[in-house]
Amino acid sequence: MPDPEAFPWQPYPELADAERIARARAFADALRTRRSCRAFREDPVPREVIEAALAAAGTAPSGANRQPWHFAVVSSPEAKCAIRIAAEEEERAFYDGRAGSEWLEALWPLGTGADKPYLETAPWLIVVFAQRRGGPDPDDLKQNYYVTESVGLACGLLLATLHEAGVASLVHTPNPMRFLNRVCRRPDHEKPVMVIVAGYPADDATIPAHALEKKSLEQIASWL
Ligand code: IYR
Repeated sequence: MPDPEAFPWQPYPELADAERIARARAFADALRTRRSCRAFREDPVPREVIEAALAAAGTAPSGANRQPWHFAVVSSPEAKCAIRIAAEEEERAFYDGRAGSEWLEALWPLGTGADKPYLETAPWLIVVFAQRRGGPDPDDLKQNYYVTESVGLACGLLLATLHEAGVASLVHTPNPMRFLNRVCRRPDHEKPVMVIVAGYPADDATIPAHALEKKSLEQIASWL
């Protein structure tokens, strides 16, 4: 095979170490203030913010650069209502026993329950689909690689961009969530992964104390 086409590296900015450290810390400090929000106002968030967050997600590294993600962006009251009804049905079964006692115990400090009014009040629901197959061309049904990892990376960048824009978010994972294919009209080979709820926090939004407990650097890292 011939060598693939390649371009010279585009240099990153030359910075003094002190400036690098300051920038890295400032970015980490900004991310540290992100919280999962479970009560939203109805106020609109500009579509351009969502577009920019999706553009950021689209820059994520992915297996063989196959970009195995699709984001179904939901704002219509009808579609939001359909998602809420189906999600709450699954959540009721989940909280009424399907989860099992260990899972419910783990969730207790977050104060979550089967009612999900935010699925209708928040202005945007971004339904994330993982594409086991398929590329940019609709006829491309070739295999994708590291799909879960790639989609997770894209979603992280999306959440960080929403936060940078001052927009609150929640990763919502109804279980099971196959109904999202129907509501969002996505093909069967796409697997719904999560719903990212985006909007402004309600005046009475709260932060569970448990959510503020983050592991220390010593707990999450080892240096070899
Ligand atoms: N999908 C449910 C349950 C839930 C599960 C986990 I793991 C969470 O971190 C939060 C909630 C719900 O949305 O309530």
